[in-house]
Amino acid sequence: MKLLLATNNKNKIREIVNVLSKYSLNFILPSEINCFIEPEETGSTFCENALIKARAFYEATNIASLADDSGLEVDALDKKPGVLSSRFFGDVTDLEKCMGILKLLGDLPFEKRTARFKACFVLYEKKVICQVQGVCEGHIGFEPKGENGFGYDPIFIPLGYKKSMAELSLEEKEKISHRGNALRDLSENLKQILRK
Ligand code: ITT
Repeated sequence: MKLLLATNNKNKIREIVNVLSKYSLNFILPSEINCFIEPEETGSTFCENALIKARAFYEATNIASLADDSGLEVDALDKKPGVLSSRFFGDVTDLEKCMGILKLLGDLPFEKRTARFKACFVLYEKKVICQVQGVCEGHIGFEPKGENGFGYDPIFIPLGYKKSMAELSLEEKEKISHRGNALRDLSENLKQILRK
């Protein structure tokens, strides 16, 4: 089955392919077929935005498209940046995004720095084929740590861990992350879809 990874984020692609490579899927990246669309994410939930992206890539290419919309919810910031995670601080580096969150939280004590990553995947071909979600609970640390991962990983400490998400390997992150959890559900759906 041909599957277009409907994202312009290379880090998401690496994490998605790492989990789904065991299935007989022919992954296609938008850049490989000169598809350079950037659908406007006007939804108010991760799933609404994932649907907007999956449908837009499908309509532009006629290839079954898998989109991921994800982000960080910080309780002390009224669940922001949420669906605005990639653009909340404007066009800045990942480190600047992390520093932005740390500044907003100031010296708030650790137990009040609760946060979670969420991800929603939509697989679309003429209609929604499946939609899955994943969550990873944790806290925001006091400084960025680690070189792995991307986005807010250096300041996110998963529940039960002393390390930041960016200090975990790709495989360790996949076992506990919002994306890993959603992709495991997606895999179950894919087994059925590929059997048909
Ligand atoms: P596409 O829309 O092209 O897929 P994007 O990066 O703009 O790429 P989103 O709109 O879903 O994707 O924004 C997700 C942002 O949330 C992402 O840019 C990171 O800042 C953050 N994020 C999502 N998953 C993350 C993860 O696993 N680790 C760290 N930060 C993450």
